[in-house]
Amino acid sequence: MSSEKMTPEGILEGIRDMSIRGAAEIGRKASLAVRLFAEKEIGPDVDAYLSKLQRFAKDLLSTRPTAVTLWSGVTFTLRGTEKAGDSKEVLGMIQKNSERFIDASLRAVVTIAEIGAKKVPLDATILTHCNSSAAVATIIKAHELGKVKMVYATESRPKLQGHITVRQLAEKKVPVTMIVDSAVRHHMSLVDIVIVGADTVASDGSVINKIGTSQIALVAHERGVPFLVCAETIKFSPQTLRGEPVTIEERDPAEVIDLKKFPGVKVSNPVFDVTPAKYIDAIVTEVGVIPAKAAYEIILHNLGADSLMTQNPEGAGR
Ligand code: RUB
Repeated sequence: MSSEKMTPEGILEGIRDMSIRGAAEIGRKASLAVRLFAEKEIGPDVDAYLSKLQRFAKDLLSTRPTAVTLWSGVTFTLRGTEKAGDSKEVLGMIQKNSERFIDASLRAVVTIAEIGAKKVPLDATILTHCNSSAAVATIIKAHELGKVKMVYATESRPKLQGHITVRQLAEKKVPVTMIVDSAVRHHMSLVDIVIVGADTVASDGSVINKIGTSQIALVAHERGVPFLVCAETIKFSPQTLRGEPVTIEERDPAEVIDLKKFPGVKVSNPVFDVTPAKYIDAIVTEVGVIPAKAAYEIILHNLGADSLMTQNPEGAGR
């Protein structure tokens, strides 16, 4: 990240304009942004300080609505601050929380890769979509174990995150072939396993990930190809347990076409979709491989009933 982005406002803008992207990275950087903001804005009046923090948290949460990691990062970082006696204590808590959150998130990806690689068969042809750090780490680990014959990576229109994936894999000498999104079904007969990431996992086990993921899952299902999701437990959404739907982010039409060149044309640009649990063979988390339907238990275990009731970062106030 460039140094001008290493300000709270720079990180916020980076998440909004997608120069910071991918659910895990969004969560980690949101946590860092809260910490940097807290360090910059500390003042003697603890109530005023907490109000400022809440406003910044709200602004951060408005940048990208789908990935629950954004909420997880912000909420975890502010956890407990409402009970602090003074501003210095608030700041100390935020610094400690942020360090713990970022460290746990990075360690989770390493563990997922170790576990996920075991699910990859020998001499495997893998298909992946978009750019997921957890999926890419798993594929690289499987490659290190000598298991990977070829990876098909989708281009991932309109933002072309597939370019990042193919570069990351090629750098590690993983054999990789880029395909356009619409070529997935054509290639599925060659594929042994699909490995993708997640932005959010709902309490019913459905997975919200880059637009097109659900089509890939359907095609994999049609061909009997296992469909594996790599997702840290911070991506499991407590809000869905309370019945709240996951907002699917709709982005600027200009990402798809130059509207000036297409007068009278409307563009729909949803950037995530929902893959139902029945099309998912397993979710690899840092606490193990689970059936998608076990999402409910993960959420309960992570949060406990009490935290479910106080999940709003605005609860950081007094
Ligand atoms: C990225 C995307 C990724 C998930 C998981 O979408 O859909 O598959 O975020 O990534 P965008 P990770 O580019 O719109 O953020 O495993 O790195 O958390």
